[in-house]
Amino acid sequence: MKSDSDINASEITDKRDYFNRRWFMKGAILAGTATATGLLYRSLNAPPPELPKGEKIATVQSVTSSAANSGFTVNEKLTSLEDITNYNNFYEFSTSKSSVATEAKGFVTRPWSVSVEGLVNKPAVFDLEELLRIEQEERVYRMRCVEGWSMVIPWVGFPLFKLLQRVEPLPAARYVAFQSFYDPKRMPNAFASGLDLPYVEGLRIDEALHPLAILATGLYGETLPPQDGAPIRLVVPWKYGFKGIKSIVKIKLVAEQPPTTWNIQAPNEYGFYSNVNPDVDHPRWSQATERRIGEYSRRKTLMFNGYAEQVAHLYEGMDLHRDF
Ligand SMILES: Nc1nc2c(c(=O)[nH]1)N[C@H]1C(S)=C(S)[C@@H](COP(=O)(O)O)O[C@H]1N2
Ligand SMILES: [Mo]
Repeated sequence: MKSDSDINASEITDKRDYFNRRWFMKGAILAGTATATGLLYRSLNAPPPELPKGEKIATVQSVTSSAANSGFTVNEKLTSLEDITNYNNFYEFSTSKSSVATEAKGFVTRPWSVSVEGLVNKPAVFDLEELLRIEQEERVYRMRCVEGWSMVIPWVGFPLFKLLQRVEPLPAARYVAFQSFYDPKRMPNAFASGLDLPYVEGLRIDEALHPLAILATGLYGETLPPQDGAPIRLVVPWKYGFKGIKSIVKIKLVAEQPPTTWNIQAPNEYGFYSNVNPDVDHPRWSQATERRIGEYSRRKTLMFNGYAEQVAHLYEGMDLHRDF
């Protein structure tokens, strides 16, 4: 594990600089791009309109091309909605990927709120309506899961930093800890999950501020289905799937590296960073190739899931075999 004293000075010297200039500017430019497409359809109370059948891909690709210059989107064939919503990991509901959809079907996600707290000037509880109001962007990201498969998912969401900005993190905040909703009465597999629940995850502050990291509230232009983490979940496109904590209720800015569920579960198999890295094998399998859901032959796995240009600088000077 990387100790605090190992953190590169440039990563921590002036947190306000990150917030006020670099990341926010970049985010603002991206926000402008997405807004210009005129595809902002989410209004406060209404669910997003049903897209005409057969036009979904085109709509998503117009988002892709409009933001093409940003390099933050992928122009690859999308995984089908059917696969995205029927091949899931959400242990609170089921440990069988094909059963999560059925088990999570009646999961009620309104009312809902997310508390953003810890080392911040302005802790706040955001209700779902307010979070949807903050959601100003739509983007295509792909996500890869550690078990050796990947999907290209047209997420709808907003950059995490836009939420963090509102609570004004203090310079002492160096990590962000996330916690999922947990209620055994409403989650049928809670006691049989084999996990120490509630599910928790974490990011280093500079990772959390990267505009690629989003809070997703929908996919394929539709409200997020329960099995995919309704009503709001994390998507970190350059990391393995398990980083994408679902049904978030708490986000806490902290000074020390927070615990993460899969690292607690199997520390030799799952590290804190969980970056997609074809050069570092999982102890029980190679991570050099992956199966893209819907394809027959395996593909070569790309470093940082193909986002090396955008995120490699975050890990400069780190030994990614040690900090896996
Ligand atoms: N709360 C919660 N979040 C979770 C999980 C979980 O079991 N519980 N599983 C993780 C794992 S292991 C993966 S691979 C992804 C799967 O996301 P998907 O079903 O949307 O593809 O969710 C992650 N988020
Ligand atoms: Mo996973």
